[in-house]
Amino acid sequence: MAEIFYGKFIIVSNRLPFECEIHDEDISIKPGSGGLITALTPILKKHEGVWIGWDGDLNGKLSADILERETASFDYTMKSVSLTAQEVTNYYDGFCNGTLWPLFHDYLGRAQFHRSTWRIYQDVNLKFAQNIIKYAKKEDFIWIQDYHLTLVGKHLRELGAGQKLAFFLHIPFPPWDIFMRLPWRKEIIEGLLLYDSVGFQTAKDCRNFVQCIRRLLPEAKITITKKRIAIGYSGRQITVGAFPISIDFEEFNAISQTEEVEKEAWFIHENLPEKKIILGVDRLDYTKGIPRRLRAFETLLEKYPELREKAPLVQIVVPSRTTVPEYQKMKQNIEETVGRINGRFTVKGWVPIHYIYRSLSRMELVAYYRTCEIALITPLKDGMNLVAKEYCASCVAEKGVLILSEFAGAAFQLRKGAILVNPYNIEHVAEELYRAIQMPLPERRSRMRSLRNAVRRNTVFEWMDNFLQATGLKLG
Ligand code: GDG
Repeated sequence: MAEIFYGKFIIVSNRLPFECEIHDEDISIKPGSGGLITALTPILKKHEGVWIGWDGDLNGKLSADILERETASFDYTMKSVSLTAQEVTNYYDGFCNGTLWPLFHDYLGRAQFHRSTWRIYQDVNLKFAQNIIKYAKKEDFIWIQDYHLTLVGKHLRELGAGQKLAFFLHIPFPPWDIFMRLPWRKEIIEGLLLYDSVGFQTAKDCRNFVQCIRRLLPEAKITITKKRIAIGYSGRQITVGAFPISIDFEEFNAISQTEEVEKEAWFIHENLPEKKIILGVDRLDYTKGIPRRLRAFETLLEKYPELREKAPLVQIVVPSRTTVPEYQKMKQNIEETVGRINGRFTVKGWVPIHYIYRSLSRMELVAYYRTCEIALITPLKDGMNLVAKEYCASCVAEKGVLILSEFAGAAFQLRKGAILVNPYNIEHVAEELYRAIQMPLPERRSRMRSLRNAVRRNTVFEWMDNFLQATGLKLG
């Protein structure tokens, strides 16, 4: 029986959803980008919740008063957790992005295991818990987000929190034989079992998690039903389930039909007339498969010379983890590849790859979604991939074709209308691109209709309701 809940929605994530620039006395705050922000913002706006996270300020200039003033227009409350430079280096750059991120995306070779970063990861998780306890009342629902904060629930319990605690993992949960390499595997799994509910993006992630429990905690009692998994461990009951995250379909659908977007979309196509535009949009990350995608596009132009001057690729790369040397190298590698391909195929009046390295406004982004004939989304592994869903929601003319990696969580829900590809098979991606370019309008329409229906039926609000229900809660 679900308990009706009248308290506040408290969402906790590593970062607050904004970018903050501080120059002397000038502080400017603008909305941040990234999948977690896109998904959670509409929920907090609708329920006037509280978002707790690191503010990104290492100079101690962003006081609580300034934060309140600068974020007054956000429609929900923000509370910041301050981190020191040393904590950011060890917890965020070190354990989160140097250990858990690669390991959970199956990049075993990139994962580093250092006791020092693990120790600070635990300390920072405790710091988050101490901050949450200050704001949370007993009737509130505390929802912890993502791999940065797996142990916050454990610390909250130790600090006496009696509220319902839930955790959602935005990235994949790896197969047990990868996860088991983590020296602190048992601590993470036991930490997760201190929440009331633990959510994953796909059924496959759930299965991986359950296999790890079986191997590490044989005494745990696991009951699997069609929809949910119940785990009895250490005198507690935990619900585990797959909750594929989504977007606010109506928001993208509506923005896409505004005059502003229509004009911008026309302008994009006006600049590239009578072409079939292929679109790639990604945060800069090695999991997103950008270099291989560029090579697939190059193969397409090599194999089908008649497409030269006809099918440009617009690749938008959003800066991410810009201070990490590895990411700087990745950016350089992508730019060299773009330069090489453009050098090879550019002719007077035609450049094959339009490369954009910055964060666009929501309106500009939706204009690209609306007008580009093909979305080429080929991550090597991705928890969900919201860009794929946003493209469908914005494709109001129902003419676009979605080419999607089999290894994106979104492939499980969008397999019916999308062309699924193995991003490692460059020749095959090039062939499927060719097929998409040639695809007759009726087939494009019927595929896009089915995709739009799939996204419309499963929005981020359904995601939230389902998750709450699994936690035994219902909105009052
Ligand atoms: C993580 C998981 C999971 C992109 N370019 C611009 C821009 N974006 C926004 C998109 C989209 C978001 O960034 C990217 O979301 P993804 O889901 O594709 O990927 P991650 O950031 O890696 O997110 C992922 C997600 O969490 C949610 O659970 O799906 O698997 O890795 O919303 O719109 N936004 C703006 N300008 C841009 O240029 N404003």
